[in-house]
Amino acid sequence: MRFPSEPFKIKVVEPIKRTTREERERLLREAGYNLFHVPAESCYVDLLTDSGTSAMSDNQWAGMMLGDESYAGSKNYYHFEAVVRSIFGYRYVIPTHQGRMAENLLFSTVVKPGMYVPNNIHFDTTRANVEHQDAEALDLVIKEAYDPHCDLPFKGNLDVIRLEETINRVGRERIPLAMITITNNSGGGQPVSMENIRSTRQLLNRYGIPLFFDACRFAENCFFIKEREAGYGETPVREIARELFSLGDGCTMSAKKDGLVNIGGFLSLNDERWTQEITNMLILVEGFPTYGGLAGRDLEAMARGLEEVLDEEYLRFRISQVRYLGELLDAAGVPILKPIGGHAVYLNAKEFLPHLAQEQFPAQALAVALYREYGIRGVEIGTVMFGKRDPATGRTIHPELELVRLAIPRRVYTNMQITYVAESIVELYGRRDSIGGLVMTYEAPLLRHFTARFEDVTPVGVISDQPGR
Ligand code: P71
Repeated sequence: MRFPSEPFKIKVVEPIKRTTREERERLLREAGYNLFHVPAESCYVDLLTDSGTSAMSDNQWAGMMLGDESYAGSKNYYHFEAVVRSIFGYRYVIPTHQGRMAENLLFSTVVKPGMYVPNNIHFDTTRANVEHQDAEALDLVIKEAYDPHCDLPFKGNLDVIRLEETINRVGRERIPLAMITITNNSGGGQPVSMENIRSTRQLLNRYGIPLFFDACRFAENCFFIKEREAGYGETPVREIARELFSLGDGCTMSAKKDGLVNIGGFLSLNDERWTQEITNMLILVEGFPTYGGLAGRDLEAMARGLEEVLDEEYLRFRISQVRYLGELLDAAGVPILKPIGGHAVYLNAKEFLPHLAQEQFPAQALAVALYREYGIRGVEIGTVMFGKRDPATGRTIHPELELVRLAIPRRVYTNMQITYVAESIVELYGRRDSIGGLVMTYEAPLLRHFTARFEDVTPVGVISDQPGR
């Protein structure tokens, strides 16, 4: 079957409040047209992020009741440690409350001022944690990753030639480690091939540079390898994961994605000296090494989630559900980023709203319209998030792409709700001319997307008669 139906049934339900267009209009005004300030309970389908928004299984909830809340040596830690070792294969397992703390602990230990960390594309928190050490975060993804129309099976691949040039340019001693983000979130949730990881490893071996993975969406990446890479069609995803991680020296992980939990993360690695230093810092800022800022029950849920995420029936459904949304949109001519990623579909706002200039925040305007008309919340990835001020002129330097990311939480929405999202967007596309731009009225000096405020200049009279309002 091209689009498999849900491999689970629903045991607990959370009612969704319906809002009217008038209510949403008011909420938007109060939120300054910033969707981060719209209450979640006023969203019909919330696609802001796939992070920490998964539905846990009955097995995970049962594990929560078996939480051993001892300060030291909780049995849930030993279970968690055994599961992480069996999947990732690294010697030391350090729990953290979420991904960015794993990044912070790693980089604050091994990255020194003036150093460089290459990656395919750093996620925002990863980049921020590298820069916090007065080091430089280098994005070395293949150039095709920046072309929204280029349909490649492994568009998250690292450009190995540029990596070698970089090593030769800055010097091996200024690169404490290289990273690869699987899947490449900031490049559209695109996978990285085993072959690319192997070539990267071989290159790094010649210079003695360790390789770490940002493993947030590792199971989705491994499923793509099974689907797309020659020689892996019959290999269990779990074995693909073992092979992939064996090519690295460690990983950081936000278990809020492929750990199928609402909170949790970890750092896992082989180096004993780094582990010692990291553990000392962990105790200072996060907690004792057998709980790392989490409760025993959280560790149990994470251990079970990491096993469940490798269930191939689950993964087939997961990847297909995202693809289902993308293909419905694509078939109706809605401009989306290609190919469809593992955790999200990205609307190409420049092409959706060609009548708006980048100064009018087309991606933000599209995200706002989607919420106003249908109660669907996505997130802007464009000028609001990545636009920079030229320090000399004060003028905005716009990013290349204006996207609205529709991230699909794991096991949360049914295919009928996904159909609703697709039909709504197709309808909105049919009357895209009626969507006007926005004017920014407040911006913070850093990470402005979280707190920016706007005024709307959309003409009135764009009325929806869709269900689910
Ligand atoms: C996403 C997030 C969550 C997020 C974080 C910050 C601002 C907005 C949304 C988090 C990631 C990620 C990758 C590849 C590390 C983290 C941090 N993604 N690496 O996509 O995607 O993990 O949130 O657990 O600290 O919405 P953390």
